[in-house]
Amino acid sequence: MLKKTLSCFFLALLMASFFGCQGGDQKLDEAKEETRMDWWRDARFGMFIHWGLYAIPAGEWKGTTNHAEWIRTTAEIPLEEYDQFLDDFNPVEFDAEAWVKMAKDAGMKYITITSKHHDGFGLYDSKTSDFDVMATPFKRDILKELADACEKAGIKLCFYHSIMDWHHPDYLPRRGWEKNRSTEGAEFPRYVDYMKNQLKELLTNYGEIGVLWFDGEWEDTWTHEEGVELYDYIRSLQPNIIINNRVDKGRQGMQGLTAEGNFVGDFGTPEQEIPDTGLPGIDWESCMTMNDHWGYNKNDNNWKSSKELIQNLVDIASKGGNFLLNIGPKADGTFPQESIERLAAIGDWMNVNGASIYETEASPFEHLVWGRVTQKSINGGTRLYLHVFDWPENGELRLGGIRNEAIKASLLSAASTQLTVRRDADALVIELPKISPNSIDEVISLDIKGKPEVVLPPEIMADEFQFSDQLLVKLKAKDGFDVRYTLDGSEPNSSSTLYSQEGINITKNTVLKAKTFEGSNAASATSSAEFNKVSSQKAQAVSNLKSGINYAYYEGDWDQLSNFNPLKSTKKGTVNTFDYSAHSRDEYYAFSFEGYINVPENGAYRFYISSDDGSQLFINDQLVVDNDGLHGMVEKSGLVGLEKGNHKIKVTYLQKTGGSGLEVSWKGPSFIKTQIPASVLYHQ
Ligand code: FHN
Repeated sequence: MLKKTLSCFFLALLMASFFGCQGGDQKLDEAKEETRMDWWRDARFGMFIHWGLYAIPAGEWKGTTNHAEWIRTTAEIPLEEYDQFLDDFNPVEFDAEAWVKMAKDAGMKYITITSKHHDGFGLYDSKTSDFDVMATPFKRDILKELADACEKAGIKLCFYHSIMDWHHPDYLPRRGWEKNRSTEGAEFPRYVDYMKNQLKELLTNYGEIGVLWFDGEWEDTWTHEEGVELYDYIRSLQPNIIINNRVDKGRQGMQGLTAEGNFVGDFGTPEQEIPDTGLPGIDWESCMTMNDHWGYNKNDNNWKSSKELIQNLVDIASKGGNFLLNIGPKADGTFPQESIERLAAIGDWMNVNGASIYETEASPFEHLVWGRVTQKSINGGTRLYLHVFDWPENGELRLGGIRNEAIKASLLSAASTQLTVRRDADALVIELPKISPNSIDEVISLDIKGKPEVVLPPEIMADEFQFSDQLLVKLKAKDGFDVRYTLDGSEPNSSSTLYSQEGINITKNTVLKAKTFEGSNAASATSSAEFNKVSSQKAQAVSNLKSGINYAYYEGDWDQLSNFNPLKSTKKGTVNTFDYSAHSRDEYYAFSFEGYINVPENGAYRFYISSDDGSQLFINDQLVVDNDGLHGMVEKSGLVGLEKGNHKIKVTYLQKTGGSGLEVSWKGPSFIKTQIPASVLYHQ
């Protein structure tokens, strides 16, 4: 990768001198862009570290235990009380070289640590703030020690820096519950200058920084214009630095990719999730916790297994992304033992299989039932790394839809163990040992001639995979190829039904399998989908219905919806649709909407709720959509079969702190997804 890029770079330089600066600059920038991102794309795997004063309470506050790095806000700790943690921050066990060694031994190529999280506390010696590590008994520049250790170990150091700052007097807005913390004299532009001065310290005094990982960009005081200006400012300090998309306003919620438009940021930032498919031409990095918290929470024992973490790494690499795996160190400066054990297990796997992750590119295949694929160009051909999660019982690994000739295959863990590869119709079939040497992921190295030539299996297109009466399914194949299919779950062959463009009408539970053919020869792997018929719930026998739905409004502090139902409502009324504007305050409230919805025809209906914070939707007292909990605007949906007529509908909604929002939509047999209109909502 690097060789290719450097030749582009010199070509661009030549062009720049020939065409003059405008075209040349543009070309030069593109070449620079390739070179700048190369190390990061090749690295694939990094360590995230969330560490600060919040490690001291370790998630616990006055009897509640579900806090972490947000504790100042989620536990509503007044500033003066939170600042007292300064006196207790003394991580005497902190050993930068030990941290870096654990990251390196785990196969991580970079470390991204919180220089400042939302609480405003700096983990370094800042000359522009007295709310930093030098104001604690520890009085050591943690980031400087980490920078030296990273430099020594050849690990890239990166900084996470929060735009949102709950400590600085000029940052706005204040937290909703901070009623007594005046905003008088606060000037947000002065806060931006302060933040830029801190960033200048971080990008001047700690050597070459690999990535600036911004966060906390979502509040209205931070604008796109400021994001663009900050991006340019950071690049002016370190031209080769990489900056994530949360510097600007284009990041789309937790799925983290950048919206269409002129937003800046070098890579997308999915959080606690992995995109469903690869994203050609898009750089992205999924960040995830090992348990359920970023900052240390001593009561959180919901640790992901090493198997899940390794398979997440492989899944992400197979889609062309990077994996940023989080550690929340304890107040004494050590990693939790559970984190140490998982890092070691990942390192054991990476020691053997790292070549199948580093410098690889996304899989040329779509969904594989047995695992994932990554790939790397080798002299004159391609090395495919077949990551086998589920070892085939018959000892044959089938790689369907590939037209290339195989050169050789072996276990990556035992390169001398040549494996037999044969052609079987559209597939290359590799003979495997009876037992997998590694039940988490055993990697097969398969060399093929040339670049991969893959015929993808037919796409199965259906509006839903559940229906109440009938369903039209369409199939789509690579141009010029036939598609043959079966409806009984058997493998399609050259005599199976030829697909025609009218589609396939499904009227009962069905397992559909489809394959692409070139004449009588199978050309692709098989795609498969299951369709289930759902019974339709009977309409309610109700009369004297009036337009609108009833609502009940509650005030209180809940983390989940189930806690407020038995309470006495603060007020009640009737609204036309799921309108929560009757709330008397911006935070700490909930609603319950109840009434009837008129369903126009028999069929399967999908209901959607998008909400910040939690929400649930019930039809005829049955939970259809569960979107509960504390979160940003997240959409969930559920499907139910309904007969024509009136059905009970209930929506509950919870707003704790920060942003709020509630949108309730539906989709039916004869209409596309749309917000539920007032015209179909009634109450008795
Ligand atoms: O609010 C932060 C949170 O504390 C954590 O830092 C994550 C990690 O990316 N980012 C924000 C939540 O989206």
